[in-house]
Amino acid sequence: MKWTAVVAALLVVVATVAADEDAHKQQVINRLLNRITSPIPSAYAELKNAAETYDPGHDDSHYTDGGEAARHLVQEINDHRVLEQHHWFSLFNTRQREEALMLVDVLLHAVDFDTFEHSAAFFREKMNEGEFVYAIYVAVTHSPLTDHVVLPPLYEVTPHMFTNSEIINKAYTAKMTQTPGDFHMEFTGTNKNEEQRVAYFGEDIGINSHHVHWHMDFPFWWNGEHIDRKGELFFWAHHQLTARFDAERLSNYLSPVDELHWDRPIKDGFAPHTSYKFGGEFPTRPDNKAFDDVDGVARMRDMIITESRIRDAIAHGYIEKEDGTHVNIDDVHGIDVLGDVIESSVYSPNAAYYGALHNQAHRVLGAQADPHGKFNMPPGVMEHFETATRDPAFFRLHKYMDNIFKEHKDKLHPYTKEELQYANVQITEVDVGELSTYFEDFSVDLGNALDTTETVEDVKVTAHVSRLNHKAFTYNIHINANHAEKVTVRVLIAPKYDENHVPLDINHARWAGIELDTFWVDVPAGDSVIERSSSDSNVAISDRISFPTLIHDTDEAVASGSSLSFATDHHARGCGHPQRLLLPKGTTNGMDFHFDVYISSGEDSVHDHVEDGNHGYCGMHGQKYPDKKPMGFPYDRHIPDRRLYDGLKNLHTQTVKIFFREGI
Ligand SMILES: [Cu+2]
Repeated sequence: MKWTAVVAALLVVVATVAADEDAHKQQVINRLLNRITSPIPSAYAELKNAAETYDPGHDDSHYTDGGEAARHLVQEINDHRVLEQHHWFSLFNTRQREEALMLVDVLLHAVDFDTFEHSAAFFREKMNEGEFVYAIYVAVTHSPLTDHVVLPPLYEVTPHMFTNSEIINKAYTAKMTQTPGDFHMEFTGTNKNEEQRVAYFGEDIGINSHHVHWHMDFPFWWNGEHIDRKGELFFWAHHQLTARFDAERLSNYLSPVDELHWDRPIKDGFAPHTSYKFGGEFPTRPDNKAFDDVDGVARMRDMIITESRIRDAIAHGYIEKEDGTHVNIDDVHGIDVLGDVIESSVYSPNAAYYGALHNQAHRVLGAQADPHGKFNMPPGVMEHFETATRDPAFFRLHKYMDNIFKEHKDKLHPYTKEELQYANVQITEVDVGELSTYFEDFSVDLGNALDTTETVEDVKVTAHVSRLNHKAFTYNIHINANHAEKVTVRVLIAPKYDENHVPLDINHARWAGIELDTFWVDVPAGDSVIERSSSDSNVAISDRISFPTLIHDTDEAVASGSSLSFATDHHARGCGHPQRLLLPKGTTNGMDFHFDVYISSGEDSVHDHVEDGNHGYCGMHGQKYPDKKPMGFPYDRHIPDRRLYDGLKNLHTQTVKIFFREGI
């Protein structure tokens, strides 16, 4: 055998082992998360065995911390200090979060996947299910041991959090009567409520999934390896959600969402029609509810004081640290610091003084139905990242915080012509294909909503729900370059008119801008065309693989020793705007949007090569954010005179129409 053949054969062996290993890991994670409220079934022999016999503290060499985290958690459990099973879990509850993070700590210290697996199986049977699921999602997201594992869609792991109670009840009936069922899920509320017109956006399970995964990728409690531009990403991901929500509102003849005011009633109520698996119904809030102080969380006075301290910092141009020294924020990095401060995250330079405006606001809003705990109500939808966007108050809250961020951005000096122009490239034309949207049905598996025993057969139970999608589209950017070079291309849209059909001035339009894509490409000298498709977008991800498919394909791969068929897709991360919602709905007659393409030097790129993916709103895991410029560039700062932008050869702006097609 020639040496090349030997090497080739070895490579095949290595690849197969890697493939087998990935399939095995995937199978373990699937099984850990499947039927989370039932005990591990005997069919999952290795997990069941580990749950019964593994001793997490027995061997110091299994954990990089010598088993300290594992022993600590075991001690907490033996002391009966941890939250019981069959109880709701909220990340905003301090003690419950601490417990979930104890498990995260154990898993992130595992030296190998066997330890990860056995520890997880052991604690699954002893900890609260909500804490367990959260810990597994976060650990899989951040552990190098589970790099290629695809997390199942959370809406199929804990369907109660995403599905109306009516549907869950029907699912139980289906199982009781052993009759398979597929039920239509309506959006919450009725047409008497004008907010109903945009419920398809706030209640979209893809949006909920993106939002909850964003907060798992960038947890506010994160104290591990430094995450690049985490505070700025907090601003940008939520700013984009806000801008997109407003574009959906305009598509439905509603005015942009108004911000929340602590001293005025919360205009829109919300009836979630959703129940916890354990813990009763999510509380309902009527319209025009005045804010109440929430016992044990915050007084409204505290919220107003926190806000004014942050606004003072913006006006002063610096944050005061705990030791009295100053952190300047009147520069490009200011937004990153402010994001940490407003959320607040562990990165906040002075949480004791600037508080945690965002986190506290979520809790305060979630508890308005029972602010003094008189009725023992469980947390509201605002107290979970996976349910928060359903409540119209979520967008009011984020508009409020977005306006605080804007106050800071508006203080920075406007970009100069020198900063904006890029002499090498002239954009001559951009032709954009048809932009159209439509509603389609989407099916969600409800198997995990139901209890299982080894004696009652499972039946197939699904819900189908209407969701917005768009026709795939492409656009061609015609350019002329003086010399060959790598360039940065930024593509965005913004509504052209307000709800009264008055044209938005450039400063309103720029803040309402929606990032469709940012990418890097090598261009030759002379004339050329950059072709780009909606599916290439670096802000969006395709649909999650459904949990039953994930289980089926993984089990097949494990049984046959083959690699996972979905491993090459971009599915490993759950963070990313749903590709389906890349475009706002638009209107039947076509809604006008600015469609802007801005090209600058490739030197804006941090990395030599960036794979297409979801970095726009979610960064690159474990790496630096790929774009050196501020998020939102070149429209993130005040524009004193629009002629500055009109004269740029490297910026092309035109009007396009987005059509909503009914009945496709
Ligand atoms: Cu959020």
